[in-house]
Amino acid sequence: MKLYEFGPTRSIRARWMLQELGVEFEAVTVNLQAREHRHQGFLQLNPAAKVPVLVDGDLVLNESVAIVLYLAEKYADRGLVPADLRLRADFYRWMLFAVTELEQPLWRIARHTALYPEKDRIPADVVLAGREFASMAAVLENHMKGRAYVVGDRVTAADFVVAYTLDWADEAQLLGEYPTLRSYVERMYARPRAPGRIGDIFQAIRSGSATAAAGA
Ligand SMILES: N[C@@H](CCC(=O)N[C@@H](CS)C(=O)NCC(=O)O)C(=O)O
Repeated sequence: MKLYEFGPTRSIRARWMLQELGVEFEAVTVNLQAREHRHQGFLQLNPAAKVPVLVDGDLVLNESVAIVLYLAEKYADRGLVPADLRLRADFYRWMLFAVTELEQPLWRIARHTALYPEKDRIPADVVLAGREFASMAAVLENHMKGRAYVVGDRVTAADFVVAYTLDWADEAQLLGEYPTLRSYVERMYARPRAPGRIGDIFQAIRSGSATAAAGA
């Protein structure tokens, strides 16, 4: 299997899943800063020009959560996708909550503070997105009180998606009011096979450490 990735990005979700499964994979760095995602070879894998992409035999799959779900089901015997239908419903619910309710405002904030050219940034949307994130984070904070994991009483792939998304929020300094979520993120990233945290990977890129920059 090959994972096309770039350290401090949603690639972390796919890498986290592969590492927890203990599956051998070849990591291929697509340096977004060097615009390698716009190279013809990569566009053939993902015309959307985005990482991550997983190649497994003749399967070429993009979308970080689709990759996580594919791997969870391919290695269902490892128990990272709940076998029980009701727990699995909850598993899908929180994965989708992470990408639609938490990530979506974080993405808007990233675009309007750093990614769009300055002339296109809308500061008012940063304020709105911050508010929307806060109300959804409060829902998850309540859900996580007294729980170790997002679904049921054991770790699932949903935890990797949620914890990565909350680490992104932490980078954006939006987790201050959510002590339960902060300690959950700490616990998840303390797992022996967890990837690096976004802040550490950015730091490694700045200091030129290739392994850490890949999130390994
Ligand atoms: N929904 C996609 C989003 C992928 C995505 O936006 N990846 C970013 C890095 S986090 C990227 O490759 N951006 C390059 C670009 O948009 O030019 C997923 O979850 O995989």
